[in-house]
Amino acid sequence: MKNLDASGHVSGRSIYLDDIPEREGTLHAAVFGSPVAHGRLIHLDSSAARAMEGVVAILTAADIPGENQVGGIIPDEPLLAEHEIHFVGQAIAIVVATSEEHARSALAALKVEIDPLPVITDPREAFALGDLITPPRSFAIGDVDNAWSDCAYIFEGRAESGGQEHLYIECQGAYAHVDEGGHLKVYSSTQGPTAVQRTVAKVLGLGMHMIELDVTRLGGGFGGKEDQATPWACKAALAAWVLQRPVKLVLHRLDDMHMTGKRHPYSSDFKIGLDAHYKIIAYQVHFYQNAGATADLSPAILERTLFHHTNCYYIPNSRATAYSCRTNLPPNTAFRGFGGPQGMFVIESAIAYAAEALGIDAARIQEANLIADGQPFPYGQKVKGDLALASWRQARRAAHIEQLEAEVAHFNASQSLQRRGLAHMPICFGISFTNKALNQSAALIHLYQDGSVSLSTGAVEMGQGVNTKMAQVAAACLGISVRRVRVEATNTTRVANTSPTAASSGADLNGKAVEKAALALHERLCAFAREKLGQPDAVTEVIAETVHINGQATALTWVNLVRDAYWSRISLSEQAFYATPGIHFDKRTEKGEPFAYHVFGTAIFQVTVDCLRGRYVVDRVEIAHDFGTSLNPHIDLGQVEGALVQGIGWMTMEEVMFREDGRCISGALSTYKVPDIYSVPKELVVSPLECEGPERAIFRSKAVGEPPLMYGIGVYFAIRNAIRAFRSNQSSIAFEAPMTPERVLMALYPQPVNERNLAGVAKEQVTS
Ligand code: MTE
Ligand code: LUZ
Ligand code: MOS
Repeated sequence: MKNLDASGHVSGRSIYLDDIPEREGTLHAAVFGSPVAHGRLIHLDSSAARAMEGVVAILTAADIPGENQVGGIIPDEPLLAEHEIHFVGQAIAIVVATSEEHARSALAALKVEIDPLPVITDPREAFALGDLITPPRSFAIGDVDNAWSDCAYIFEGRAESGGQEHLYIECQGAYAHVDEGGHLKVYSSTQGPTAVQRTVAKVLGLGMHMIELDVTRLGGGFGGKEDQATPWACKAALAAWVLQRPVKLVLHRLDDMHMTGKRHPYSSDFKIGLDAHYKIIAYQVHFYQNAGATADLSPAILERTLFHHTNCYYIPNSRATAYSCRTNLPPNTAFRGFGGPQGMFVIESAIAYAAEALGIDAARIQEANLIADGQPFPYGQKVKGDLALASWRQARRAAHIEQLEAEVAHFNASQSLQRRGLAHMPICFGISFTNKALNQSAALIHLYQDGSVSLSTGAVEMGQGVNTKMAQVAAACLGISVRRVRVEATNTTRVANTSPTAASSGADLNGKAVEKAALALHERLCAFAREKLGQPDAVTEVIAETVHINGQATALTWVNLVRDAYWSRISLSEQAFYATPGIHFDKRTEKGEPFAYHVFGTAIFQVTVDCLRGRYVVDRVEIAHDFGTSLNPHIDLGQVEGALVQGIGWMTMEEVMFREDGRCISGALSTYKVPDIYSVPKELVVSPLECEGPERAIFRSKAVGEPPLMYGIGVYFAIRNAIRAFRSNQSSIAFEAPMTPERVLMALYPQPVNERNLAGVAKEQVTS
């Protein structure tokens, strides 16, 4: 089945926040952010701005009727700065005007006086000063301190991974208006409608029942709208509430890039020990997470880094310690993978470092340590099945790995200015929110008298196709065509207390609730049909919109069944609640079974590096991915492809940069490069693993949103291998991502690049 949104998207008819028709008298807001990264707020002079054409109001913290607080996990984030400034772009005031242009023009007329304080942008510096968001956390298994003596080889190093701009196509935004009785209706481009509802209520000092959130769809979220849609919606709501007028606030792309948080950069120290057979005996790692100025979701992201610090390997003795370090940058936030990719980059770097030092292929170490059925992760949960090894073997078979290795060796021996590199990237990702309470969901189904269906869930559609999957689940459980099902906008009055659509669990959690509600309706209607047909003990089922009795089609159609049920005063509505069974985690011991299941897979990369220019091309990626029994193979393939390319971007070209004074210097599309069609692997083959899928996945179709992002890590190591094939000097290359063309060039020529080096290369090219 194709994505329900496909034709709307390609024809431009899909409605996003900024397309909602404006109500009469709508005002427009723009946000004034701090020009400095750290300091004491002395004075804001808004007199000139107030006098400007079209300006209706300038709101500050003093205008907030409730709490000036939007922190999600820790209450450490004011909606509008009051006394202190902690990052460039931190919101100080909201300008409300009759048009967007007027609001934006007035920003330039605001004058702010700030007493500057020292700026910290480096997480290790923050750590040295003891400035942590939360106390450090450690996950440990075995006895790492005593295990080093059993190791034949021990290697220590450092790995750095960078930030990543979400670059959702639709920027952050919200639209709010006050209804009858002071009820506020808020449209927001958010992954978490309930989080917005709760926070708007807090900021305005109202009950949550006075706030209605409505979300039709997002033009992408990627985690950037899990928590960080909230402050913008609160600003629009505050302005609408204070002025009693509809207010719209949609960020300009440049403001979005400068003012919102990104993926967390990490700086990490690793120590890895292997025995003579390349079994990893011991692993120790310290993660320094660059959290930015406030907590946001950093503690939860730090936790997932710990969960995934051994990737898909069984390591009997390991200890990982993680520090969430406060810096003067915009608060970093959720981004597809949620700290998992950062943890997995470090173990892969440690393995690559060991392999390079031992003069062997990293794949030998990777393969020797893949986690097997029944083995535990450091947090105690045991693996079910041998999917790590199965995906490893399937990807190698599909890639014809031996032939490929020979071809690459031949290419590298015969070329002067190009080198090819290969790398394997096996992945493992745990499915469930690591915060157990969030693993709950609900669905509401109304059947109308004509047999058509209104379906509401807490899931937010952001391009990942969750609405299509929900419609499929409802239609399958009711035995009817998916064309009868309308998936409603996500609205807090239809489905309340929703978890954000995140952690790749949107389809599982909401799908399970849909399944429960739809099966209850199906059973109720079948009972009515049995009675009506005088077959009280028969097996009854709706198949293809026809009532079947003991497997035989009857003359009773779905449409007639529903109509007759209505006239017999049978309820045609059902609400259902779901909470993932069996999961638990004890934070005191850091042990438990936090995940409903794990997703596995392996990618094999081939890249070609241009050793004169430092440029590279991803020639080919072969992936064996664990979909379970895919509910929608087209959508799921799209998720794998999109996540892979997003992961490649993070590892290669996307470079978030801040000056020492905390100012973002990669805040535009001219200074921040994201993957385009040319960055997509020239050849990309995704083959599904033969695997039924676990019961806790909806229809045994495994969650697919985030796991494949981590395949992208493989490109880093493939490029690295190509560089190493070119260099005569085999001193180690720093483990620093992204591997931009500049970094490639520096690594290709370990001595400073000078004319003589380049002249030598050019001559070699001429003679060959
Ligand atoms: N795909 C698209 N097209 N747009 C998105 O914003 N977000 C990703 C992933 N795939 C995203 C996407 C992230 S971060 C998550 S957590 C999941 O989708 C969320 O949706 P799901 O739980 O329904 O898979
Ligand atoms: N969000 C969250 C997430 O709150 N908890 C999680 O475990 C998680 N995992 C992935 C992405 N978002
Ligand atoms: Mo995704 S990072 O869980 O929104």
